[in-house]
Amino acid sequence: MKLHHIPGSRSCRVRWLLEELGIEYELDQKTLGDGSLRSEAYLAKNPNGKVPTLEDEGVVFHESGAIVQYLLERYGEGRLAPAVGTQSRPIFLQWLHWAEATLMPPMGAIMANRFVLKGEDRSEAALSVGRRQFANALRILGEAVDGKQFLVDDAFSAADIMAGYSLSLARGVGELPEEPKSLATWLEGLASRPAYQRSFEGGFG
Ligand SMILES: N[C@@H](CCC(=O)N[C@@H](CS)C(=O)NCC(=O)O)C(=O)O
Repeated sequence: MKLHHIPGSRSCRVRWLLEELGIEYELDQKTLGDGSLRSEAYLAKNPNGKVPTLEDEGVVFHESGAIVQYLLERYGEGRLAPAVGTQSRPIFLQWLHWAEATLMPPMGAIMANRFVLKGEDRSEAALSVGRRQFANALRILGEAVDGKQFLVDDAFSAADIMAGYSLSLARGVGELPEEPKSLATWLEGLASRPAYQRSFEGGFG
């Protein structure tokens, strides 16, 4: 199995899960901005020119949430997700996908307008809208983990990995507000896991 990876990027979610599940993998580590994501060979694997991309058993595919769901189905053996058919399953899927579909877009706007876009294309207005929307998502997440160690059933799951990555990124670039405090407590618990630490080797960038 091969994971195409950039330190600090969304591919950390996949690496974190692989480490938690004890799956052996090869890492194809890339560097942001060096052109490797735009090579013809890489675009044939992922036409978006982004990471993560996973290669396993002859299949090549992308999207961190889809890769996480696949790894659980193929290798999870019931670990890190409530079973299909239980009441917790839809709640688990909700947070798993919320992390990329709702929490990340405002974070993406913040990153774009602070780092990614060229100076003249950056917008203070877009940055402040992104921060406002991100704060609203953080309020929702903060309520969900208030007084709890984990998002679903108070058991560590891949939903914590998906959303925990986004918060680590926010903290890494100084965008994690002090309130709600429940988020810092939750993130601290996640960051103490050895698999988390291995997956974030190399920091952000
Ligand atoms: N929705 C995709 C987003 C992937 C994505 O945006 N990856 C970023 C890193 S976090 C990337 O590869 N950016 C490089 C670029 O746009 O050049 C996923 O969750 O896998």
